[in-house]
Amino acid sequence: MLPDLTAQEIGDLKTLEQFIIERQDEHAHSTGSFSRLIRDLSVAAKIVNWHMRRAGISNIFGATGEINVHGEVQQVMDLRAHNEFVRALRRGGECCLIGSEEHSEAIPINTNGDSGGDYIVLLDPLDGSSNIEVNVSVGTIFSIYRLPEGFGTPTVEAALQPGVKQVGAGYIVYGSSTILVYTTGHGVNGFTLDPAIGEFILSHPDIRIPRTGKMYSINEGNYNSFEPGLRKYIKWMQQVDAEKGFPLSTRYIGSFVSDFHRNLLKGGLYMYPSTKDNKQGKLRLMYEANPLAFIAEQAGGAATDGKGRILEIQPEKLHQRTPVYIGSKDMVEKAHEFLRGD
Ligand code: P6P
Repeated sequence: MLPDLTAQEIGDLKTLEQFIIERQDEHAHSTGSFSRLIRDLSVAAKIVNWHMRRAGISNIFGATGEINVHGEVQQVMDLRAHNEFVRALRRGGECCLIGSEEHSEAIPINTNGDSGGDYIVLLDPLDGSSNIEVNVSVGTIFSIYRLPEGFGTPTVEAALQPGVKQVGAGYIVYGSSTILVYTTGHGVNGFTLDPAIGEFILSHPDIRIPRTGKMYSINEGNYNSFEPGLRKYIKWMQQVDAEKGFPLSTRYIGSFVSDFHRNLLKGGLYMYPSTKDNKQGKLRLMYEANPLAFIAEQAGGAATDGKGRILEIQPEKLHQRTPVYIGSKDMVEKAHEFLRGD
């Protein structure tokens, strides 16, 4: 049994709020509004976590019977998570526009003529939600932009900025513990929710992703529809050569956030490539690929669409998709070699 923390050690713990205030000075002209936005997101995360931990009891498993904008079955928890984040952002007053996987159109906030907040938030409220009823980890992903100067009443066009313009990005993994990881462009830090005190506690300071790893994540069921270079890369990772550390291991959870989080900490590569049915892959640029690409690059990793940086893609639609190769830099670069046919 590990000894519990002493009162002194508990007293030395740093909460997310303390961390945010300490780091506020990293942003020129910081007024505190961005800090309050991160706090608002963390409040919603705590509430969604509460729902998640009792999903089986409060009968919120399963589908709503609706189909979302992507033609996918919407889970009860998808909608509940969406509503909690919209409620927290609306109440917080720092956000002027929300784009969500669960809503076909962008959602203006403070529509009563107020100037509204300065920030745009793009959300995947609950990624991998079909895993919920089998008790496999899922997550929330968020991306933050500033409303462009002089834009006027926020519309979806204000959100269609390339990933390099993000001022913040993060995710919450509802797993064996609930962890919030985010970046504002000054490194990546992770916070574990302590349910006893209801606070996110700094548990993973200054996360750096290993240059390479022993694991790769891809749905190999689609193997026959992958392009030839990718099929060769997968066979290369499966070669038997113990001295060189092969074969690598496949880990595919069915929840992008969870696979990404493991690869971020241990090293590894997640791929959702184009396939015969989905030429642009399955993952959405604005609220899945871009935020995790920002985090990957801030942690020393890489994120591409198989050719160029995800963060440099100029978006055209709120829900557009992109192929994704994300994780340890050397593994992304090796994938590119095979895709180019080097
Ligand atoms: P497939 C969940 O629906 C998701 O968007 C990612 O979280 C996950 O990695 C992927 O799709 C799973 O998709 O086609 O392999 O079942």
